[in-house]
Amino acid sequence: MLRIDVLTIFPALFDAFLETAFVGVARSQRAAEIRVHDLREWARDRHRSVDDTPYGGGPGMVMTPEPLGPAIESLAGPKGPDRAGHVVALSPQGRTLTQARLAELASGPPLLLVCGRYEGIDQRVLEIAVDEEISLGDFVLSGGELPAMVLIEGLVRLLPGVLGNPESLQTESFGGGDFLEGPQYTRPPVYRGLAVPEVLRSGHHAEIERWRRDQALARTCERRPDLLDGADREESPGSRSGGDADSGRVRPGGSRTTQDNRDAAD
Ligand code: 9D3
Repeated sequence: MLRIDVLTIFPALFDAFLETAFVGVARSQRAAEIRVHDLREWARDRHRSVDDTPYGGGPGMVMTPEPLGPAIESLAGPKGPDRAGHVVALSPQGRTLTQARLAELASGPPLLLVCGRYEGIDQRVLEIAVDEEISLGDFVLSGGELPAMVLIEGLVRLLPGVLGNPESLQTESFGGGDFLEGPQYTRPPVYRGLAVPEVLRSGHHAEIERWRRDQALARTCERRPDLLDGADREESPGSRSGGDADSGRVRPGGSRTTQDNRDAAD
């Protein structure tokens, strides 16, 4: 069971998300326990403020150490070796989320997700109370709430025992996933004049495998040549992707060996 706490000034944003679809199922099956907390409950002044103007000037506001620090510590304990959970701040300054990091977090300690708003969080809170900052990528949002939901959805679908989630997903090796998936089709066989590729309706399983592999490779060359370069650009130079077996990418040829693929291609 994965326990996730969320700290936010917009708890209502999470209502439908937590009730619906996969996350709702995971919660009702007790694979995940998710609780959302309103940061303003820790605010002590009359206006229940959570932000203040930035030192040094500049636009916007910054989330203040009070009430954020005490809120984090009351939910996760003081930072350090005795802390039972792991505190993640969703922040544009964080390392970019990867499938490999998702897999680690899904099997790790309870999580507290801190959703930043305004221009960001006072640096001293990040140092004193937060364990890790995670970003979704190089684009600008208005806060950490949607990123927190993205993180939760990515985690919950990895939890073993959730309906429709094969146990194998957890035990799969995380070495592969170097290619995008190719195109997929369902009925009807002809839609607005566009036919499903004949090979997919042929029943020739070896040919279908080969076609899918070729499509996956061609699409990867075209759209994500970085995946073929070898180095994973989201990580430090020279480091290899730690895990992507479930990242929506496929190894062309599925689970077969390299030798099988060579045989089939010849
Ligand atoms: C105009 C604001 N900024 C100057 C360029 C800095 C800024 C502050 C706060 C940009 C974004 C935000 C709010 N974003 C998040 O809290 C956030 C986020 C994101 O914006 N992009 C990708 N991942 C994340 S995780 C949290």
